[in-house]
Amino acid sequence: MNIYFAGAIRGGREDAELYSSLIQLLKTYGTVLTEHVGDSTLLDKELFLSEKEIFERDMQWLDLADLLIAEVSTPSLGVGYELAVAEKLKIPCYCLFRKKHGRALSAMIDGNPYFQVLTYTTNADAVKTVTDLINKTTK
Ligand code: 6IA
Repeated sequence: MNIYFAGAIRGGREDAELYSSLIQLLKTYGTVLTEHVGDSTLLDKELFLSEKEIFERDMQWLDLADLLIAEVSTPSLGVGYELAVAEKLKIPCYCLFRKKHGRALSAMIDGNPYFQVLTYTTNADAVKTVTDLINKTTK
C-alpha cells in the first residue's frame, strides 16, 4: 500500500517530531511516499530541488497513493492543496486534528464530508488513532 503523508512544511514545523513518529509507524504497514515531511533536516536536503520539481514530484506521488493521511493541526496551504487534489483523484483521506482551545479547523476541511477528520489530544493519542485506522483499513 502506498501512503501519502501530508504535513505542514512552510506552514510551520512545530509538529515535525509527531509527523516523524507517525511516518515510522505507517512504514510498518506500507510505503510512505513522502517520508521527507517528518525529516528535521528537510530544509538542507531539499534545497537542490526547484519549486517546480517539488510540486511535480509530489503530484506524481499523489497519483500513486492508495491512502492519504494528513496532519492538519498546523494550517498549511500545501496540505490543503494536496487534500483537494486527493479528493479529485478519489483517494481516501484522513485528517488528524489536535483539539486545542482557541483554534478551529478550516471549514473547507471540516465541512467537507469527503474528509474523515480524526481528533486527538496528545501525541500518544495520535499514534493510537493512526494504529486503529490502519488496522481497520488494511483488514
Ligand atoms: O505549504 P506547505 O509547505 O506547508 O506544504 C506542505 C505540504 O506540501 C507537504 O504535505 C508536502 O507534501 C508538500 N511540500 C511542500 N514543500 C515541500 C518540499 N520542499 N518538499 C516536499 N514536499 C513539499 C520544500 C523544501 C523547502 C522548504 C526547502
